[in-house]
Amino acid sequence: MAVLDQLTSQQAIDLENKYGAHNYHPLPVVLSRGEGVYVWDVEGKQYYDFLSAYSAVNQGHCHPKIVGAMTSQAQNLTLTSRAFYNNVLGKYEKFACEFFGFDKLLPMNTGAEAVETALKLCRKWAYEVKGIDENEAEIIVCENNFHGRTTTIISFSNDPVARKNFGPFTKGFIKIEYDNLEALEEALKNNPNVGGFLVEPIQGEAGVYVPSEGYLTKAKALCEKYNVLFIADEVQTGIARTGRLLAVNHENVTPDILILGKALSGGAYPVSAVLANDNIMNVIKPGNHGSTFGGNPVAAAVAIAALTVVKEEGLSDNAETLGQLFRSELNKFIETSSIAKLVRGKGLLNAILINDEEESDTAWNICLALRDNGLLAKPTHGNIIRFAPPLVMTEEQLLDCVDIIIKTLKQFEK
Ligand code: IF1
Repeated sequence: MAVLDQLTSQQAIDLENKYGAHNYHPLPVVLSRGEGVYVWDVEGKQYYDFLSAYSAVNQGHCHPKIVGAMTSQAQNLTLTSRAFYNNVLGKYEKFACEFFGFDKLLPMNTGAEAVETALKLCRKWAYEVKGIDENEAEIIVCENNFHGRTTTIISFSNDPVARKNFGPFTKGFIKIEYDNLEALEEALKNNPNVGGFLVEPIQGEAGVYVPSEGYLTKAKALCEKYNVLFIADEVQTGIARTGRLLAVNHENVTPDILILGKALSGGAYPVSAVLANDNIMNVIKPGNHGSTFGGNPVAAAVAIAALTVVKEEGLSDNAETLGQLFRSELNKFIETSSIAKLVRGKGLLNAILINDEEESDTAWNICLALRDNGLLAKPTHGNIIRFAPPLVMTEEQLLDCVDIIIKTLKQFEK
């Protein structure tokens, strides 16, 4: 078989099973093309994409403006490393700082790299500005968090599958219950060496847990009271996904450190970033941190285009409107359903709780049936299915998807 021969789905799956590490268990569908809200498998079957590559493809698959920016830049200059300047990075940094309202941006590539960067920035600020004794800084995180897969990040995860046999782990993290302000205040009061509080404004992988109204505002106020940095991981919830540019905008909270990734590039290229004001970001000096690809010209050009699309196409408002319609339609069904217990989320980041045990394979089987009915989604747990389509979806397409979802769920009514 020549490398570029057209494969059948089964051939593609067999190749991955034989030659690829088994670090994922994908839904058995082999995609070969994407455009807007649609993807096609190698046999030509069309699907609605209701995962959006975990909220990286908010602007829709292969958005012409983003792909155009990528191909145009790629024909001029792809990578210089930061040993030299390039003519795109500064424009992107200015554009993004003004877009999100911060003084400075540190460019990285993946979400986990940006989270690691934020942790290092917070620690350095804790020692050099707050005055905590070196190597004593603590960062508060939440139970059931998901911030990536590096050894330090899984050090503060409580997911046994993500942690087992990857120790020893990094010290300096205090875990508290999510959406619990008393727990946060206790941790802040009893630990003078806390430098930061790292939080997802909505816990995505945990099952799209939306915190109580006012949680983010009060958490930020507690951080200010104890001179601790509020670090928002908006890798999944950012870039218009929840019906605002950032999920923290639902409460008018400005984080001290903002972490972005995924849809910062519209899914076209790995682009992530950490934003902060000068009083924090200026602790970073030459040689403290970096990455070969961080801030490369293609990433910079792609991110400018991806953010421009968000604004020009009104994706936040569309996500807000269609999200309300999605939850309203599903709630009507849930009233009389024996298989769906609830729907929750903000904007177009939603999840349905299935009436079965977390360890069951019901959600998986429902996703297989959704696939057969032309819609792709994936469970976050045995009984929770996340629904996150591209934000460019129309009302007509959304209602078509609601019909598919309800028709499929009815197949599993008890
Ligand atoms: C996988 C889901 C998981 C993230 C938040 C940082 C990162 C992520 C809030 C790291 C990444 C991805 C990773 C991917 C599946 C997906 C995911 F929540 F989005 F569904 F795993 F929990 N902060 N989330 O959600 O960004 O390094 O991946 O660019 O690892 O299986 P990354």
